[in-house]
Amino acid sequence: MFLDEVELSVSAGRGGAGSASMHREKFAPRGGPDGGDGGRGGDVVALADGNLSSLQSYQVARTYRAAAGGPGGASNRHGADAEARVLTVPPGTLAWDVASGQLLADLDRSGASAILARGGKGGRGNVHFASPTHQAPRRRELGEPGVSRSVRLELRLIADVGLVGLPNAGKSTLLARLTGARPKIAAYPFTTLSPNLGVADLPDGGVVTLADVPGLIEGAHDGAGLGQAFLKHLARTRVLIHLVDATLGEEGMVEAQRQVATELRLHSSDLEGKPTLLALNKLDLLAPEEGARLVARLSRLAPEVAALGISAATGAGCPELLAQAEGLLGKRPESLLTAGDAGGFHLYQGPPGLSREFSVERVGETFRVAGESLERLVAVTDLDDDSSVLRLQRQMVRIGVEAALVRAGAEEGDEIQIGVEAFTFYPDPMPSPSAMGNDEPSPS
Ligand SMILES: Nc1nc2c(ncn2[C@@H]2O[C@H](COP(=O)(O)OP(=O)(O)OP(=O)(O)O)[C@@H](O)[C@H]2O)c(=O)[nH]1
Ligand SMILES: [Mg+2]
Repeated sequence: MFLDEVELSVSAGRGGAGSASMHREKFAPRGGPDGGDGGRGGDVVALADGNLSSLQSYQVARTYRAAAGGPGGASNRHGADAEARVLTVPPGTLAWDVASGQLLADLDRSGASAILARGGKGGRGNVHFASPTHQAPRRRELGEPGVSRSVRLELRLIADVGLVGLPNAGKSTLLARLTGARPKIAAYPFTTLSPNLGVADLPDGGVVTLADVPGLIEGAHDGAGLGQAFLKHLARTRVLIHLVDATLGEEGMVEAQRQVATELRLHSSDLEGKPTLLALNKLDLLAPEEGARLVARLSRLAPEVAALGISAATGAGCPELLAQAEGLLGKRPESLLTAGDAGGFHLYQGPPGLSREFSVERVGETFRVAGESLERLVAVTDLDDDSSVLRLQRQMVRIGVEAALVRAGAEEGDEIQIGVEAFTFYPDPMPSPSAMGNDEPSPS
């Protein structure tokens, strides 16, 4: 089975916790804080590898996690940054964020890479929190959680030339003739069940990649046969070679050409407008004059495209066909991303920015506070440390969470849920947010 679409759950590593260590030495029993920062959590990264041609390796395991960052240590020791978890994919793979439907990455050439889920920052150690008035802080941060998301990987093959035609037209035979590929060839329709790629050498030393996709039938654009699933692979080719079987006879040939042209047009406008060559195949089975007559008839059918006669079996006309296809090749196939081409690869949208917004919702006896920035702040706070909790509470007062809770009807003793943590509500006795010191780092 050719796997060209798969949904994975990816979780980047959490950042390592900062350390709350106090410096100790023989003659300096009450040294200052020396707890180092935690290391970065590992990213989950997709990397396009030209040796792969399907998403087969993701058939079984569907969950991928990167390791957590190491904890900070005494003597200002920085925790180890975790390594990225690298998922190799074939070039042409698109990565979509399932929840938002947003395109995250277009890994459109070998070596392209993109972060699918970013690892959490390491927490800061207590060395950062010493101040003239507070020389022995126990305060440290926990590491930030890594991003977790569902990602849909979708392969859309990228090739210079796509071979299209009805089943049995000789597409696989032509691929084998022009390239080193050895696809299955047989005298019945629907021999090819998954796309094949091959690389053809040009006389000038260049190469052209070709994709042989399963035969199209009427209604393919609507899902008939294997149509829909494979038409999309043609979208990212630059030129199409439309193969027609000459042994169908004049009427059969005309009908075949019309059917395939219709399917391409109905599938999408970018296929309809693609530079195309018509190739009448199997001319070795016809008398030369008959072949010439049919080629002339074919070119009258579609005057805007060039028509050639070939025999994929004997190779006659094949180098000329390839040369003409090369002449039509323009630039690279278009990326699905419009912005952010960073040279090596098409860059994706990063994880959505943190927002200071939050919402409060009453769920039974509990008040649920949701907000990405706030949830992160809670996640990095060491809730076992009273002064850290106090700071958290003050920040929540400052950004208005407490006021919003009071407005929503929360009273002392009620349960408050923020992210995965639950708290008991004790409104701060301080009268107004403006009376608070504003020395906190921003929560993002
Ligand atoms: N005589 C002759 N036979 C050919 C030629 N090209 C292909 N054939 C034969 O036609 C049959 C179909 O060829 P394939 O290459 O499998 O056709 P296809 O278009 O890939 O077919 P599907 O994969 O089913 O869509 C095979 O028996 C081939 O040997 C040709 O130029 N001359
Ligand atoms: Mg085939």
